[in-house]
Amino acid sequence: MHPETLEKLEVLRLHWRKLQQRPMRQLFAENPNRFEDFSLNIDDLLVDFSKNHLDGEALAMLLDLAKSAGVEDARAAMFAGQHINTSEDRAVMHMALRNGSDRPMIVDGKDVMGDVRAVQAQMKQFATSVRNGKIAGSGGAFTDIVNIGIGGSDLGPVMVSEALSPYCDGPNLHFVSNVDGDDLADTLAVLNPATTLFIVASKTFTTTETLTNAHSARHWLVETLGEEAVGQHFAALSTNLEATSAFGIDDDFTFGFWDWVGGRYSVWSAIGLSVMIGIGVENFEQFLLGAHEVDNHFVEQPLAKNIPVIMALIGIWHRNICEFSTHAVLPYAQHLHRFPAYLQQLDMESNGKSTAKNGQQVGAKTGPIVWGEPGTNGQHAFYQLIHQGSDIIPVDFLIAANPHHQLGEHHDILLANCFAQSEALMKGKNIDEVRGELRLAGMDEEKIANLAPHKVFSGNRPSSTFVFSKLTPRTLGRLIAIYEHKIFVQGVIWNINSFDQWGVELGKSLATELLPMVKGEASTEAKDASTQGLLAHFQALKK
Ligand code: G6Q
Repeated sequence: MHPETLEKLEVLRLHWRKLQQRPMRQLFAENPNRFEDFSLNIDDLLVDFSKNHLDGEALAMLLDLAKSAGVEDARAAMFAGQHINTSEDRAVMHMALRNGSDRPMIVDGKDVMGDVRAVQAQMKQFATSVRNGKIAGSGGAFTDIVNIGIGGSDLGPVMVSEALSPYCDGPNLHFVSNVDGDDLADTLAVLNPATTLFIVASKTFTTTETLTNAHSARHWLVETLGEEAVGQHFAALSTNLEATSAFGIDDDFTFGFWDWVGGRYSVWSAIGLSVMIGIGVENFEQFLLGAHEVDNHFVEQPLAKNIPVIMALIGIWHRNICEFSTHAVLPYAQHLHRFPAYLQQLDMESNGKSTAKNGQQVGAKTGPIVWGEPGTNGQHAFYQLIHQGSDIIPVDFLIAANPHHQLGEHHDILLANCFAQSEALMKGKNIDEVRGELRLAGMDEEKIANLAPHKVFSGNRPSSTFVFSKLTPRTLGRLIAIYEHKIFVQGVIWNINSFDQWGVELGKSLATELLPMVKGEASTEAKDASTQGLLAHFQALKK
């Protein structure tokens, strides 16, 4: 981290010490405009961050920190196609995939929009033809699409297709990611090979899990339909066109993208093909449009009015000043049930790093542990810890004003619960309030003395709330892009490369080394005692 940023963090820590004497209830009482001052919106999408434990002075200092850390220059460098992914020497240009304007997007001296539009046209043609049955399987129109991919080639399409399920009116979508054979076997068990299309999604087309699943799916298909059916029933999404054709996938059924699209940023690219088939071209275009609107907002708005920047700075405040180590994302929207898992990869793979861009240690805490589940389910499970546990967990709540299914009072109850949680976290309930309530209920003083401490809520627990009109394709695009840019801004402040993922490599290479030992074909002697013991126990159990 830059020494100047570290110094600014020190000053912010001093401010936090003073601020802790002023509970959030007091901050609201002191400033009747706190909601207006601490909320921002893009059209109907509002972000209320007033229930975070900071004041105007803290925010001003954080904005100054963002400026001095070079957030504006870094943003300009990313949009200019500079190789900001330094360890892989690549540009980061997923914004080109949703560029709805005439603005050229330059990578290595070339406007990439021509290539982007060409693949999009190919995708649209293919998706439309699959949907209307002009492109069909050997048994007629495709009824089922199986996306085979993992990590960035899976989480985006799965999450988006679940979130937009009310718009899915094409063939049924299935996703197989785990190399655990149960994943593929369970999926194939209900499918008819003659009407199933497999989409093998792999940027590199070398990923063990994906290729293992793809080969087994191919075998399953060939068993009933013969080798000649492969071309008709397999499509590929990849940057490695040599490998896709070696697999037997026709060029017409292969959709390319580029090395400037990171895996976890690739749902906007050909990797989104299964989603496009499911929701149709127009809805997919709306999804891209939403993200494009946020790109414009991110580029055009001053830092103080910039939603991704403000969300990033609140995250820096929580992580580096208040020293909170996790961050919960709690959508009050059942269709967003995979959104926390998606953000887990986006955030933790991007900012889960300790080495700065210059090769030195960052010298401060970086990305938090991101987790979450939909409310209200979480309320009946882990919210106990969020309200009264010894760790403080900043929360993002997400809620739509209008549901897709208007069932009696359901949505009002859902909304009331969401608003209740953020209020309870912020206000808490002190011992005098608890005692007063118990006295009113007629409890005797001895019982009150025993029970009251357990019913105290410390309050001052931070949350931000996103409220939008409806979970449409456009809104989902906006939400994802807000988080993408938030994560980018934090990476700039921590001076890390948010676009590589070297931390996944060691396990991968050890798995390759261990495979012959698991098969019993190689000695385990060189391994540590635990690994040897585990392998021996496994071999003894193996039937
Ligand atoms: C994402 C990562 C990673 C990647 C998978 C799948 O940013 O790079 O999650 O998406 O490892 O890789 P392939 O698409 O190359 O199979």
